[in-house]
Amino acid sequence: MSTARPTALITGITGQDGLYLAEMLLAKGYEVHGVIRGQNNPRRALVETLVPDVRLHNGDLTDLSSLMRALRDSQPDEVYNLGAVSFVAYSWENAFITSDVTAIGVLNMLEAVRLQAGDDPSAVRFYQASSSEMFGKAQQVPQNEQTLLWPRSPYGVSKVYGHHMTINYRESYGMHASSGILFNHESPRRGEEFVTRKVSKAVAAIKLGQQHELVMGNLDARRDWGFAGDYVEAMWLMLQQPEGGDYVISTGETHSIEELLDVAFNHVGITDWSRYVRQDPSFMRPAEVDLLIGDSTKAREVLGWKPKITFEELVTMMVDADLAALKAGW
Ligand code: NDP
Ligand code: GDR
Repeated sequence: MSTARPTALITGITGQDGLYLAEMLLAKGYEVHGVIRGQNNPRRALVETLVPDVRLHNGDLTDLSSLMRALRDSQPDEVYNLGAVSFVAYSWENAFITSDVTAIGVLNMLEAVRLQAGDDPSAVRFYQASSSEMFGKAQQVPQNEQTLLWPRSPYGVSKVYGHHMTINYRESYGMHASSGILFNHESPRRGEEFVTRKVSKAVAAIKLGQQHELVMGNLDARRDWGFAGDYVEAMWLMLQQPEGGDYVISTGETHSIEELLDVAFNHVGITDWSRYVRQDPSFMRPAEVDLLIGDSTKAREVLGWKPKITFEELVTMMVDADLAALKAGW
């Protein structure tokens, strides 16, 4: 039996999930490589600080040859394709770029992995970061692996393409390719454009007297929110199975944006948040995803996975992290 360390290559290494996944894989003894784009990526320093043992390769999901070089130079056993234009609201304004990166980028990765794997198509295991946004105008409650996909944004449509292409490469070439249909997952590392972090940061700033108003979009939408640190474990578990597959990863609880505001403001002792929050049409989306709630029975039974952090723990963790950061002047 080989005693070599397992090796993983991650696209989207500078993102929320890329950082948690890299930390987890390093702790498991992996050699970890990451693809980073741009000639002077502003998030490179963050990666080098948080996960200094990760080896970085220049590459872009829209540039097939750069991905092939990253695979050749890293020789991975496992590839996690987390890179994407991931902000749903932005995807209407930049539908072409979103499609190029979030849809065709998956095809580029699959093709690069297939070529790298050579005669044994399952030699390099592949994870695709699919999304509950694929359910969009949800046709079933809760949503599982069999639920009809009805995406509501250019982002959602792109993720559906990546999901089906992953299945197609598994079925056509016998690749060990898995699609993780992950519901919203958050953390103190979440980008500030997403609603949980926007709220946690604003609530912390309001508490400290540094901000006086929070301008929001649709407060009625409901999401199934989990903790990113729990969700990267599910990604890894998928690639440890004998065969690739599709798995919904979710908590099975849904909460509205109003409930998010309740928990966050309550945590800092503000019970009536209505005097701080204003709605503005500019934050409304051309088509909304009203209700997401996942049924992750398959992941719980096959992978033995379940989330550890509750919604309340997640929101208070994020508010506390933002309070600490603002107090420290970050
Ligand atoms: P982030 O937005 O935090 O990270 C996105 C990553 O993609 C960044 O590292 C970014 O790099 C990279 N990227 C963007 N464009 C390109 C490109 N052209 N080539 C290579 N890399 C690129 O997302 P998350 O970490 O939250 O999510 C990870 C993945 O999981 C994404 O695919 C997302 O769509 C998907 N997903 C996320 C969920 C969530 O709730 N977080 C739920 C379901 C799916 P750069 O620094 O260069 O911009
Ligand atoms: P989402 O996350 O679109 O679900 O995609 P986001 O946090 O952006 O929005 C969640 C819900 O909150 C409503 N909302 C607002 N959203 C933002 N960003 N800003 C606001 O001011 C605001 N007010 C209300 C939105 O309308 C929406 O209903 C995330 C991303 O990480 C995707 O990449 C991922 O695939 C999915 O989660 C699962």
